Amino acid sequence: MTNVSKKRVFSGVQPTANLHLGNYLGAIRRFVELQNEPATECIYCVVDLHAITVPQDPEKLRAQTREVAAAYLAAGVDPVRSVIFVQSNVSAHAELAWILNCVARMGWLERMTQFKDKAGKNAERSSVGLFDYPVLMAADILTYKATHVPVGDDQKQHLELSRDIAARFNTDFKVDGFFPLPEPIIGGPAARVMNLQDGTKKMSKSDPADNSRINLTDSVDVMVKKIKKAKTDTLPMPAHVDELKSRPEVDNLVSIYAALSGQTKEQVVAEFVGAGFGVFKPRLADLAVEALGPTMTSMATYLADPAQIDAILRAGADRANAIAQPILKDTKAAVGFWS
Ligand code: AQP
Repeated sequence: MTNVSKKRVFSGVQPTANLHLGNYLGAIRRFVELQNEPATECIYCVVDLHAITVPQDPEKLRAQTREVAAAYLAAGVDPVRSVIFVQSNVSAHAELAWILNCVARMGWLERMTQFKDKAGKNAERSSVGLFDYPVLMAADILTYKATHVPVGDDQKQHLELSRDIAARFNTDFKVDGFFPLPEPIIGGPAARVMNLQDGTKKMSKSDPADNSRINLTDSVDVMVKKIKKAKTDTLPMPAHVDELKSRPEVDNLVSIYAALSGQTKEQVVAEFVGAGFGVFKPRLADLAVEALGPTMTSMATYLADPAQIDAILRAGADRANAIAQPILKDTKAAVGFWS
């Protein structure tokens, strides 16, 4: 049986359009921090199988796949120390997802709030894949027996489901400890970056309003303009973080400032107490340029050389397959498949 002795991290980002600051702060930046921890093996995927749970234009999907890979590389994910690859290049994800579909229960999936949010009133017209998305996510993680999963706060419920599926598999097939129960890595001031125009909604790729988010492909000038146009109110910055609870847009900007400067929200509030947004927003814009500018520039450089990205993704798929295949083989043996 295959064993994982050290910390093994797995995560992914969908190659859907408009990769944004939330994806960066909630996930991608974490990927780099974890890669730099000792005794930690990191596997980062561009999850294109997830992307097709809603309709995609094939040419755009291909381009966006490279865009996510470029974001990983530009943010500092090292393709030698970490494995970077595309999900559909490793068939074990889809194979394990089928097995886990037969372990997961309908009732578990029916409780998933993301499906309800994404399907809205059109659940009957949604793809079966959209409903089944969390099982594929469990398969992504368990294909590598990953022990830790860095994600934004919106994925917390899916991670809990992955743990339930892993535990149920271990029990049903009497293979105690076969799949580790993956630990979520969620937290910090930017676990849920909110929409710049409506602080009650999360920053999202699919929001039709471009000024609701900072895209990683925005120019520095556009980013600065979006920060300056971000919705706020007429009050000055508060004296205490508790006062941010009733001011979601301000809370969001303070959270972004905290995440980009490596401070707590309390420290940011203390620094700006009583200041107006005419003071705070330019400081936030300067900080964003300093913290994100190099990544945005580097992303554009990677995107100008698609052959280099493709070579990295191909090599990554070989490495991912080498880890996944023995685990899939053991899984099939536990299920009782003939070989
Ligand atoms: N607003 C956010 N704040 C913090 N983290 C976020 N993530 C997404 N939005 C935020 C995290 O980014 C990672 C990749 O997300 P994804 O591409 O797999 O899917 P998503 O969560 O569906 O992304 P979006 O932007 O919200 O897209 P749509 O509009 O399609 O719903 C994940 O770790 C996620 O938690």
